[in-house]
Amino acid sequence: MYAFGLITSIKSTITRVVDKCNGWLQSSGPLYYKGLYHLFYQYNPGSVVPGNKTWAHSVSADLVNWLRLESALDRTEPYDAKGCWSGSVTVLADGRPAILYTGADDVKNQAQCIAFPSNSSDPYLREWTKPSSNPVIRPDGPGLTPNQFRDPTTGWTGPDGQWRIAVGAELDGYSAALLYKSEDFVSWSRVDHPLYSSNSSTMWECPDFFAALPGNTSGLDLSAAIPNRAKHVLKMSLDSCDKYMVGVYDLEADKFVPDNVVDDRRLWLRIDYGNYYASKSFFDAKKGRRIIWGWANESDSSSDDAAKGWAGIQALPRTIWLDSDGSQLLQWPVEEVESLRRNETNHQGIELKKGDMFEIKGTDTLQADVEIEFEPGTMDEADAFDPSWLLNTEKHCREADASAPGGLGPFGLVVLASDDMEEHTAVHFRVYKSKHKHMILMCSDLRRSSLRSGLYTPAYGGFFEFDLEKEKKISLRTLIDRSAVESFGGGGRVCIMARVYPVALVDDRGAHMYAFNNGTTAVMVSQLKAWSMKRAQVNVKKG
Ligand code: DQQ
Repeated sequence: MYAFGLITSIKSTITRVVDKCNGWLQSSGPLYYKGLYHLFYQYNPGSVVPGNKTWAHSVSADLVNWLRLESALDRTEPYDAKGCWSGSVTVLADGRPAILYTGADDVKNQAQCIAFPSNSSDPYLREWTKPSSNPVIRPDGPGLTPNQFRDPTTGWTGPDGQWRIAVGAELDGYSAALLYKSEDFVSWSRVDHPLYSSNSSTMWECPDFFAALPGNTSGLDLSAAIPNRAKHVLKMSLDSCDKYMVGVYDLEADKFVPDNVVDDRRLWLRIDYGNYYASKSFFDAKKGRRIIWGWANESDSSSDDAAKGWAGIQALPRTIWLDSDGSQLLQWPVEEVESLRRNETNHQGIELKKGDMFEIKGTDTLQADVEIEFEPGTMDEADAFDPSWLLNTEKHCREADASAPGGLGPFGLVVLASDDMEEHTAVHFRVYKSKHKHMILMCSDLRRSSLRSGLYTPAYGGFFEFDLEKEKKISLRTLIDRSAVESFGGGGRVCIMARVYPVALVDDRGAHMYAFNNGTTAVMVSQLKAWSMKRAQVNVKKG
């Protein structure tokens, strides 16, 4: 029964950092340094469940193949006795990287701590030293709660040349990204106002703050000169998901000002609508892009995790940028992932009438990359959009099921399907007419993903606004990596990471994959490409 976990750990993965023996792979400090990508991540060496966290460390030259190094930070001091929690890495003006992380003491009170590489000319950054000045920021000052004060962002410099960071916190009972300033990155003082705060929740974890130019896929380094047209993005982790706001950074007031203040946090924009949390982004100086990395936990039981001996994976690293009107982020798997593609299958002009299923053959269905474009014949039959659905998209995906015909949709992909369809995961769209454009619902429905019991199998969903009259086509890219099904809809407007455990993974017998339409209106698959994906080298240990 548990064999699939072991198989997953041995045979997965496209390009994920997983560890066969332990768990909890929340990304902490991603970084590009001296020709190598570094991923530091929350890691419990003794158990598959969250516990005594350390900073594990893997490096890669290409974001695909990974070498595991010795841990970067262990629990060695009273201030991190209960764990070296999340944080980030900043490259200082002299070129030296510095880690800022949250130390949790024996009663889990939190403080921000610093570490430097023992030898910063080593591109592997193998050894880190914690100076005696630690902790460098304590939860002092009005309004703070000592056990709700964590996850410092990457630093940036302001017009006065001083360093700034934001720290996730509860401030006077509400959530905040606190702002701290420093001349030297070691002595910090709290600015008398937060970078941003909101009374619609009580605590933000893992804040992330960056600049982006609308419509430009290149990334920006927050410490460099930021062009006038740039917008800023504040991401925060709460309610088991990663949400964000787009706005401007008012340099004079030293504050983030969102373009729209939305009181109801159910309506905040989301990085991903599935199993994706505590993401961190970084500026990749090698390719001039911004990359975001999130953590996908298991959705089987903790006893399953104990039996398989590991838990938690990284989602694929994604390039992230702002759409041209600056209203939302777009994401796409980093181009390096495509180096694993082989055996391309290519189809054009497949008409899918109501009830049609087109089987995609010739691809390793357990480890695949599929890109597909759907072109509706007409948009006349699209049903009307009801804005109240935005409050609970999972509920709407349960009701607007893949088997429930609508005017335009559901159409999409069925993956990891057994011969008799008793097990399958459906990733699909439904098109609604709204006031100006169309509202597109994308669902990743796990409810029939496995015959096993005890799994968390929701129907994830998110909406995006789309000018279908102009664009004509809706695209879907889904990467299947055994227990991971990661989907990008509308060119990366809605992303859904999902974890599934079909029985097919246990005996490795393969599964079926189909394009389908179950809506009244016929849709044309104008383009369908599928590839089997090679295994990347992961967790190779460097001696
Ligand atoms: N988990 C970390 C914290 C972070 C939370 C500890 C997010 O630093 O706030 O591993 O999952």
